[in-house]
Amino acid sequence: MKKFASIVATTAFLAVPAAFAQDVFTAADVDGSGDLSAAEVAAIAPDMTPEAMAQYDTDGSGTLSREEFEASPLMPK
Ligand SMILES: [Ca+2]
Repeated sequence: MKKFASIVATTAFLAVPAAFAQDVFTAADVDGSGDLSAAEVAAIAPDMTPEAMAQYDTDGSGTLSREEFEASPLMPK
């Protein structure tokens, strides 16, 4: 039973890099909150200014939702 749990854990770990490659938003959302904080945005876009961040944060929440991220130039085309 212990061995089985170990195999499951290994499989889940191996699946992570593929998910990162497919979904930039999920990869950037380090804490899994469903929104990108200014720090999480800065980690993927070091040149992002607070002014630019505010421009993409269309609802003024201080974070980028998936919709806001996908509408911004940060979203890979
Ligand atoms: Ca927002």
